[in-house]
Amino acid sequence: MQPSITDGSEGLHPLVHALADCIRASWADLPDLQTFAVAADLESISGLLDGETLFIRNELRSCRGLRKLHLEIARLGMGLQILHCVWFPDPRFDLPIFGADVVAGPAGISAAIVDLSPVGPALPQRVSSGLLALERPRFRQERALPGWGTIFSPHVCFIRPDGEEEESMFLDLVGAYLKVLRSAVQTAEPDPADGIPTIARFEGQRQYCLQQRRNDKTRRVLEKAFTTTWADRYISELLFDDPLRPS
Ligand code: BLA
Repeated sequence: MQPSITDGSEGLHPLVHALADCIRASWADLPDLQTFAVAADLESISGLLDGETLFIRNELRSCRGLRKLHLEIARLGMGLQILHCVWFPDPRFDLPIFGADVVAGPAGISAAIVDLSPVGPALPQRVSSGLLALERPRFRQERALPGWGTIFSPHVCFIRPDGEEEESMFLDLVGAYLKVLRSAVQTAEPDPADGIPTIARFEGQRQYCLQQRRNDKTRRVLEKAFTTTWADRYISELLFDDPLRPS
């Protein structure tokens, strides 16, 4: 099957579509925004899962303060749709990791998660006060974090949205988290590459990636559609690659 020649947004779940737009608008005015080169064979991918084609589309950027901004939309036939987004900081900057994942099936969204996750014992002060100032909506179906989810902050929101109103509340929450992060990025100044805070944040980011690579649910989808070797490479080189040691 040939990949679609359109922009690929037809038939996307409205929340997936709206979140992708919100994320792209959020990175648009970041300082020194650049396109991040990705191996051509990892940018647009298709595989077969249970007889249906799995399409993956990746968009990558970098900017001053963030080493990699990654938005991925994966679609399996008319069934499963996944929006995956992580903004990884440059360890020289005192910034958290932004992460969001939304999994939509034929019966609706089963998982929606967003967080600004610390790369040390706690979030930077201005980030946690920005998050505390938000009015956090009450969702009817909160989900329990898996065992590897110790990397998330106390502000993590992991839910199964109940209806369109909650989907729209989740979208607004993601927008608000990104606004808190963007204002931190805009004012952050780098520490020396060999400084203790930089090294500690580098180790913290490695720990985050290590834990995320333990998510069997992501791995299973990729292994079934491709191969174990390919899934390993995709997870460790594109989804959750370790940061380069600052120099
Ligand atoms: C869960 N992730 C899932 C699920 C699937 C995927 C199928 C199960 C849905 C459910 O429990 O309702 C699949 N996610 C993918 C795939 C990709 C992906 C294939 O991103 C990429 C190609 N996951 C992340 C990030 C976070 C995250 C950045 O990639 C959080 C910031 C979280 N996904 C996350 C969590 C679960 C999940 C916490 C639930 C895991 C569990 O309950 O065991």
